[in-house]
Amino acid sequence: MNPLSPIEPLAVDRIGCRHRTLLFALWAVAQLLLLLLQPGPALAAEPCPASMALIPGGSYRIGAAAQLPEEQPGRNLRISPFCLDRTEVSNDRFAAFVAASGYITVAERPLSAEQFPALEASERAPGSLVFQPVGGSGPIEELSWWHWVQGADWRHPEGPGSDLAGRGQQPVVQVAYEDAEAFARWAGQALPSEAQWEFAARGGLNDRIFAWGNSWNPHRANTWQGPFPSSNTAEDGYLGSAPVGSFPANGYGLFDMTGNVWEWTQDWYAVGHGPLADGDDPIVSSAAATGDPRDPGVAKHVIKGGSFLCSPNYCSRYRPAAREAQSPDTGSSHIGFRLAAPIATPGATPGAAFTTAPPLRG
Ligand SMILES: [Ca+2]
Repeated sequence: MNPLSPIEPLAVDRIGCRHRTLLFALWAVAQLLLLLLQPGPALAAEPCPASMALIPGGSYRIGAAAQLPEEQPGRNLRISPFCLDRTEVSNDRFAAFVAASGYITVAERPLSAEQFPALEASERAPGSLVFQPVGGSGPIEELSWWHWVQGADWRHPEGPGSDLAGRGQQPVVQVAYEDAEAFARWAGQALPSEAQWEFAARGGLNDRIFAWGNSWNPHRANTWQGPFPSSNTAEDGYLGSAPVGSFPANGYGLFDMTGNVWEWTQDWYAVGHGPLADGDDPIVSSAAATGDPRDPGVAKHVIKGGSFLCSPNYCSRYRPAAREAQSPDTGSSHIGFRLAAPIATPGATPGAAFTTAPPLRG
């Protein structure tokens, strides 16, 4: 063929066809890249609010075989993924709730004459339980360090002489169970179950004594150093509660799951974990057949995590498996809470899957 002659029509078609094939291939590659770069439906929304950590869920054994009787025996169960506050609810956060709702906590209300008919009106003035160290070298009566103090409430954690100045980031205390529940309803979230709480506290280390391993370390959490209840050396830097998040997070990015303040859970308290055995997201939601043998006839909720008052020589209940019982109507200077929420489905607002109730007034 003469190289100067016009290109044959057939050859033009072949070249055009090659161009079209090349363009189609480039278009297909571009589409594929766009598809790969698109987030999948499961990642379309953040699964948890920024203030919460995603707890991945899984199987684990709640409780402990070789610790305190109420933790035994361990039971296998399964937890679905959920969201949990990274920190305990702070005074500032609780103050925002009170300002928005006008809520009055249990400790700010007078005791009812029906419930306490033997008390004079003056003795039924609002108050709550406050820890006070016990000194001296003599024998110390059990629980003698707790005192009913009129005027103690969340704004005055140790009584009328105390306030929240400089304590906005410390965990709110002096909140009864119904106060924590009211806050949760206002926030459209919920208190965690005991099984959720313990799974989260373990931070992925399901067979360890502490949230970080098997060796006690007083610098990993706000607890009590020295012989409780008479001497606290505050080796960890804090005599009382610490601002939330002052100590290292656990494996799930949660702070203060060990020590600082105890935390309310939804479960009613019974010795052992029988009702939870082999369950999926189990919870003891009925007070029937529950109770605290040390205080017969009183249904109580489970609290978890221990507090700044827990010491190796006394309760050591700062382990994930440890638990305690608390009357729903009683706050104290070392009990607070944090909230849980379901993971968000695509398109939903993280942490807002519960129905928000109208603001409550105590
Ligand atoms: Ca401390």
